[in-house]
Amino acid sequence: MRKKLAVLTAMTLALSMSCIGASADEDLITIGFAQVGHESDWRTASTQSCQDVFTEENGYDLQFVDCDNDSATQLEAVRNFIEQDVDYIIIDPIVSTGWDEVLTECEEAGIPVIIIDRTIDDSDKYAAWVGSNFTTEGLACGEWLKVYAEAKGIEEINALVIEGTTGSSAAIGRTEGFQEIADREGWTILDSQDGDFTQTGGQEIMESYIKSYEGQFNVVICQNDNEAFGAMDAMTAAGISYGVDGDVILVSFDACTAGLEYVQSGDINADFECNPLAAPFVEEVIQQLEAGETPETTIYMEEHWYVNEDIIETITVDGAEQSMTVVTDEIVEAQY
Ligand code: GZL
Repeated sequence: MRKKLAVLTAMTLALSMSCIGASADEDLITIGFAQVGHESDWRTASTQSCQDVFTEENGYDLQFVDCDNDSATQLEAVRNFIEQDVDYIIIDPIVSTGWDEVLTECEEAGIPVIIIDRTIDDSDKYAAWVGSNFTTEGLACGEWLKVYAEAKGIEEINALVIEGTTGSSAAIGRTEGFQEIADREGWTILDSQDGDFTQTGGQEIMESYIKSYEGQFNVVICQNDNEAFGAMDAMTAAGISYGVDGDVILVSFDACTAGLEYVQSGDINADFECNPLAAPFVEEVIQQLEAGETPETTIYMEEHWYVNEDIIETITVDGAEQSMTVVTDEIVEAQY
């Protein structure tokens, strides 16, 4: 091949190179990835995980679309992937409904779909789902708070919840899990509103809560770290203390690096991890499909429950004993 190229004219060489390029491209597995958006540190890590794994060097051509938290944009992105006749489609569904029609179109086009992170409730037309159990995360939060309040001699829980994006399975699961424990323990949830998983959303909701409930609440549950950062700003501005040495217990989800730094400093009492690094598990599914094998349809990722103080070593969630992990420098260093 190299000898043949030496005698070609520049134009023919250019044409040949483009053909070689095309044939090399044809060897790549093309993947269309319709990502929720760019709303949080967690989302950034999730996107990076896919971009790190599905590289040309690894044999992939990743077509990435940031759907900016807009469901219509996400459905359009998936339909465009069908038009492009990609080999696989990865979707992190912004909301859990409205999917069966487009997933039927993917099935009819013979394009396997892999769902990551959030779940889809109205269709099972996909090869596999890789993610977390959000209800378990909410239950763990409630079970930890029960034991923590007892250890601190706190008899009454009056909580405010800053939820994630309405309709997302992450918000639905975390809300349901925590609510189950709150109902069992007779806690009061003063309010529960959508902060859209953003720092701005967390701050705005917390500012509104302070106007309505100042002096009435002793727990704030934020359904992701970026909301917690916003809530911290709002409480600090209002002179409300929070965290291990504060008047308000502050709890978060995701456990991104910045979230764990605030746990380590005592600003956040506990942070319930949601693992964003799904891409290696997705690649395994794709390789199995390439080999004609049938992958597991449900793949849960490992997660940890992080705290500042070592007063509670384990909690029982759904009958299973689970460890609480005190945040150390090494843990922060290694986090996503
Ligand atoms: C949860 C994920 C959520 C994170 C947020 O798996 O979908 O969306 O908790 C992110 O940080 O915005």
